[in-house]
Amino acid sequence: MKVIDLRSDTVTRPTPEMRQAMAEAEVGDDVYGEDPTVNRLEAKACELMGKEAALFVPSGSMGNQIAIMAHCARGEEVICDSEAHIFHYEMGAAAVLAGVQLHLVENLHKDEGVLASHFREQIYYLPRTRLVCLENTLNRGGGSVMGLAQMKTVYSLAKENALKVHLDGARIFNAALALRCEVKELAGFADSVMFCLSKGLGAPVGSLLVGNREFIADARRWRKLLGGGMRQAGVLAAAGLVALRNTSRLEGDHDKAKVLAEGLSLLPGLRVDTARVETNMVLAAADESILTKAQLVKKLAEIRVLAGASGRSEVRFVTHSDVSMGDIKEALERIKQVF
Ligand code: TLP
Repeated sequence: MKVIDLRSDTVTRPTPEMRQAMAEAEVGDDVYGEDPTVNRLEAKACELMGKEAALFVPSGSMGNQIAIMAHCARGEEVICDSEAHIFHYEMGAAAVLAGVQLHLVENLHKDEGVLASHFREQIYYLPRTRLVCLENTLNRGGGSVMGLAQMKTVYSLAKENALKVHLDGARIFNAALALRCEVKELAGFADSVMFCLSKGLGAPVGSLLVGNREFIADARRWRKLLGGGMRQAGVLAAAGLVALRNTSRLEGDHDKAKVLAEGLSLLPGLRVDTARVETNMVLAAADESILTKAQLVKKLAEIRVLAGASGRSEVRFVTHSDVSMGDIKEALERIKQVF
């Protein structure tokens, strides 16, 4: 029985076109700034995001951490959503590496007024807040989208309070498709943006950090400090350039997620809120007294449908280009046998 892997869109393998571009990539030493393919990828990132400068980094986590290090000094504070990736899945790196404190705000992504109540008075013995970190789409929100109006509100409030804004845009192309806008419009409400090539876009490795020239010059130093200075990285950047050629095909992943969510919602014993499916993720939960999350993941693995324990009470399914609509229907058929 074929494995249908819905644990994450990170499992996507490079396409034949990417492999060819990788084999043929023109390369140089990127620590000297001499890799022409990396330079082309960074220029493309600037153009797409409407920013002055860009930096190719090995992973999304490193991109986020470099942004925090470049924006903040030790002991400063970063406001983020209580469901943020930087809080849940980056192993405390903001504290370990940047030496900052995360200040969690519930529903930062949806509640217009909530940010204002978290600003601190400027008294010397209080932590100094420096940065607001947004995430669009919000991973633990089940790939939920933060609207342009809400991004604008947060950005304006941050600016009124002299704060910087960083956007964890690991899946910014999914967000822009769902909002029917350009990624540039979303990036316009942030001083820096990290986005990933290695998720739904299908490249094997790599993320980009964009911002103004001064910020990226600083970020380049932090990347080297973290051991993220890569040499002939053009072989990776080449795949990234192919990935960025056609980002609108992510729409197909959103369609697959909708079909999966609707199918799952019809099964007795599974709870799925189909209205919450905005991009390529579906969260589903069984009645915990009958089947725990871990048991559900195990049961699915037995029928060779791989899902992930999302870190919340639900199981997470992520659609991507390596599963077809046919695979989704097949997965639903198999799951039906179990429920
Ligand atoms: N997310 C992974 C896991 O870490 C949960 C996944 O499978 O979804 N920001 C966001 C919003 C992310 O979802 C991820 C990866 C990252 C940053 C980190 O990217 P990488 O894995 O390249 O360090």
